[in-house]
Amino acid sequence: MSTVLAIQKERVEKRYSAHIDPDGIQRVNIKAGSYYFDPNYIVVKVNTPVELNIVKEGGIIPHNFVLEINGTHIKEEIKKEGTKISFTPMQIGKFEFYCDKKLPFLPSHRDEGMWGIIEVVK
Ligand SMILES: [Cu+2]
Repeated sequence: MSTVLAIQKERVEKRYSAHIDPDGIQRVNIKAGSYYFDPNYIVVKVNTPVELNIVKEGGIIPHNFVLEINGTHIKEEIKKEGTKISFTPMQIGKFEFYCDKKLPFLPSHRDEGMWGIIEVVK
């Protein structure tokens, strides 16, 4: 067994289904901390704009948000005051997002549980 597997923590799914605001945007607030995203399973509608507002929970450990969707690689630092990420999902499916931070000799934040799924539905 690898060290990384041995220290992986049990991860609780926190699901959120986005609703569409009157202006047609699906807004989702996400908390990011060591080492989680909350919610970590987000359901959105296809062909409808999505705006994620990701806020960093206390602490000095830096985190980021990585997502590959629509053939585009999104990678943004998460700021304390919030980081907004906008895109319009164009195909249904499940897309993983995660934090790719990692210190030498330590497991990555992703391996510590800092990842989630965006499920795009019809
Ligand atoms: Cu992180």
